[in-house]
Amino acid sequence: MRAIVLETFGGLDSLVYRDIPEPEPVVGQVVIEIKAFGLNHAEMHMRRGEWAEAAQVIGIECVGLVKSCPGGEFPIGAKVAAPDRPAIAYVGDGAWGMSLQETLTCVRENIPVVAVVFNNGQWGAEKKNQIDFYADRYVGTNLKNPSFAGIAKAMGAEGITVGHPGEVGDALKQAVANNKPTILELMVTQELGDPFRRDALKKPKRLLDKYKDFTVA
Ligand SMILES: Cc1ncc(C[n+]2csc(CCOP(=O)(O)OP(=O)(O)O)c2C)c(N)n1
Ligand SMILES: [Mg+2]
Repeated sequence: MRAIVLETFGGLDSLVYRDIPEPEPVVGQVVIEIKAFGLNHAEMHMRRGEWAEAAQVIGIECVGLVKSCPGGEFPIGAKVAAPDRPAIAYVGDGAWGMSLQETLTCVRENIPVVAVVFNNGQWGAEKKNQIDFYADRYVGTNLKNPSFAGIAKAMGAEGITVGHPGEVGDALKQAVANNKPTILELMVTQELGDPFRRDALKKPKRLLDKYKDFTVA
């Protein structure tokens, strides 16, 4: 197949066309048939911590169709592909706020996926950065959530709220047995784990001469 490969670190010149064998994904990988792509200049920390002036092309952002996904990480498609097996998505309340409209697809197309939503009333991963780098000043990371089980019902799905660890097992079994799109809302504590990108807001190392006064060694 034809592929565009990001051959080395750098600008547009580092994108090259190549013929490569069709990728064979293992569990944890996905092959996406690309329908459109753009160049991502935004996620500047992602590659080696350099900034845009040194890292002109950081990555390639794509939209396309899932061609193969042996781990079945896309629960809606996985349920269509294997209707006899449970398909369960695990999401934070922040992530759910960005994606809950997918429930409408599941209801409309009658795809009985379960989504387990961890309701801790915060964008925890972002809040951890505000603790570590902004002296506990919070902007936009404390959420005032509605009942996500209630929203699920308003969308025509089932909604279950669980407030105690001892109820999780039965609730999950019930959610799968419903054979309808079901949101299982777990009310959880606010303790925070480690940030997933420890370097996220550290001072950058800048490479161009004109920035030499702003760089860390
Ligand atoms: C579409 C999108 N927007 C923004 C982000 C950046 N982001 C990473 S984690 C996070 C907060 C997630 O909060 P939540 O889902 O509630 O999980 P928690 O950390 O509280 O367990 C955000 C906004 C992202 N990953 N994807
Ligand atoms: Mg959260």
